[in-house]
Amino acid sequence: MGKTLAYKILEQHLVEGQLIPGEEVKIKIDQTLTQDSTGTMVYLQLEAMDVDQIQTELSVAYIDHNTLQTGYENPDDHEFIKSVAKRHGVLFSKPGNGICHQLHIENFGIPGKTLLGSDSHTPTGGGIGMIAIGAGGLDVAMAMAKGTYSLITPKVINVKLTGKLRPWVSAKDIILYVLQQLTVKGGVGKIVEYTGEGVKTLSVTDRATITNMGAELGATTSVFPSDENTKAFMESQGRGADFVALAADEDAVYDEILEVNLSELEPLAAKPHSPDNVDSVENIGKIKIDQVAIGSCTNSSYTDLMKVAQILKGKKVHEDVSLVISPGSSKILTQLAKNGALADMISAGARIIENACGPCIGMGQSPKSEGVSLRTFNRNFKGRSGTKNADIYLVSPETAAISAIEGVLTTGMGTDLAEIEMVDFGFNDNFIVYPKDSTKDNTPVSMGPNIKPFPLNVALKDDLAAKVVLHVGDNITTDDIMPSDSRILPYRSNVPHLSNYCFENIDKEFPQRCKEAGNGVIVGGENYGQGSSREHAALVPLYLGVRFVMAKSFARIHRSNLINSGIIPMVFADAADYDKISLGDDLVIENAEAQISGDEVIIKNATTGATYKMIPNLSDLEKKMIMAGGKINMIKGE
Ligand code: MIC
Ligand code: SF4
Repeated sequence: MGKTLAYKILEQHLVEGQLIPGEEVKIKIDQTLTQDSTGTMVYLQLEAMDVDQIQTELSVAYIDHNTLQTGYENPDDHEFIKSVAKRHGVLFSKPGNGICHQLHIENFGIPGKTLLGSDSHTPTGGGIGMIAIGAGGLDVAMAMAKGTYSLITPKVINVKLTGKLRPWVSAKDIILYVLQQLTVKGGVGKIVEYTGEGVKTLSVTDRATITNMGAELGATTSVFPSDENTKAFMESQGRGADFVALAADEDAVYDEILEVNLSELEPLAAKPHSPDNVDSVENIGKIKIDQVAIGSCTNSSYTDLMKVAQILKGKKVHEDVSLVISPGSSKILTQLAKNGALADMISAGARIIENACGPCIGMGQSPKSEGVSLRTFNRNFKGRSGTKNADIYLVSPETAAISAIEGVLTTGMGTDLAEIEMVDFGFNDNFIVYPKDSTKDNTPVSMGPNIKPFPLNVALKDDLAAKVVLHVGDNITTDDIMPSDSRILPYRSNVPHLSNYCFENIDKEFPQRCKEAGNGVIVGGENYGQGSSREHAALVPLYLGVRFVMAKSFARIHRSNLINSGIIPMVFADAADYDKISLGDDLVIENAEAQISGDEVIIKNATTGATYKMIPNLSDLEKKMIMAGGKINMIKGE
């Protein structure tokens, strides 16, 4: 029986277990990446583990999220990360170099290698043929310390591409179409593998746009084969020697198949407030827009921005529109500056902003009140832009650029658009700070006053009593749990301060209610914790006393982050019980330790007298972590 590319790579990295969907396996991790908004926790944890030598082939610490320096907090965090990186043999990418995922495929990604990153869009590396997985910070710190990562073996979905995209339809429209078909829960427990004749028509950066937004499907990762286009891309980056050709077997067997004929796709947009709320630009109609933002790890490549420059050349951005453009990397910006494209953008009326995440994570450029913003990004969750009542639409760079000129959502279908030629970027590491080697040295750790210790849970004891402090619906995001914008992001290394904002956009009373309750329980619907990998969405509830979460289902990374923090995630055996629990109810897990070692947990509602059967679905390792009160306590006790 032929093998999928995903399983071929996983097999080569298998350390423990069997590649059977649903079974836990341990794999070797070749590379790790961190970014600054999750990175401070990663490196605090790495320091706490007292590691002598990191075990990966390559680890890189990028600074791209918290680049706005409105006070000492962010620069202090940068300095902290830089010092720990140097101490532990990790490469440090200075702010201004660009966005971690774009930089990683340009400079370090290698087909067939595994990459674990403390950011949910790490699967961008699948565009270059890697198995690249997003994880919580502690898992990434562990991968550096031990060189391995444990995960539940995913199924593999095959997305088979045929045909060729028409001009004005791009890679973004492919992934928006896949999201429309599969939804934000469709990829949970799965790897999405792309094959078919259509693959050849897509460049590495097109592929990376698609694997990047596989995160929005909830997928473990997404992967493309490594072929002639991969070789050309790597050569253009001065890294041809790292190229390896890789593909699935001809007769590979997949768990599911989705066929997509590229020739039939049209320009699409994800409407507010979810990436799977997709419709065609034509159906949505010519809605008036206030802002257009082009960039992010999804759509800030050289090809994307050259298309934008081509559309803007000689035109004028509409008087009611603010167009902001953030290139993905310093190498891309250099090329745009050299070939005149940057001048075309600026003279059309575009605002060029730093090579960083920027508006994608609410770091500036919030839309006006009730504004409509078209963005080439990957998430349009309510409030993420920094303006709660703004409407965000996710679109391709082509749609964004033409709409910026017209002042309404539109496409240029039918008019000419030239293909973009690949250029020679070469290798440039002027923004990289190299460590001496991978052994720990005595570089002192630089700790600013904003860096506070992370909270630790306590071991599970006999009866666990807790009060329901929140009852929420389906698809709660980690942005809902721990919002992020320019006000709050500088406190990613200060959990006590962050706790004042927990669930801020859903229920302002949440932090206070938790403090009064002592021990808390959150009740959630389907796909609880989708979106960002931020472990703050577990660490902050832990700090506020949340001990377990009862939901209809969980998103993968958040579930792991809860377990790493010793918070028990449990799924309702009977989903109807979800409606039978109210805010303020007192719940108790009797003999918690004994119950958690089994396969089901009975929770008593001391307020109503009802009982609920819950399924924790924990692996043996996860049970150990829960018993110990989290991963760090477990390791300390070993
Ligand atoms: C995001 O896009 O939500 C982020 C910011 O990159 C996060 C990480 C974070 O919350 O710091 C992610 O995707 O993991
Ligand atoms: Fe940065 Fe946005 Fe990409 Fe997250 S999704 S890594 S915030 S650009």
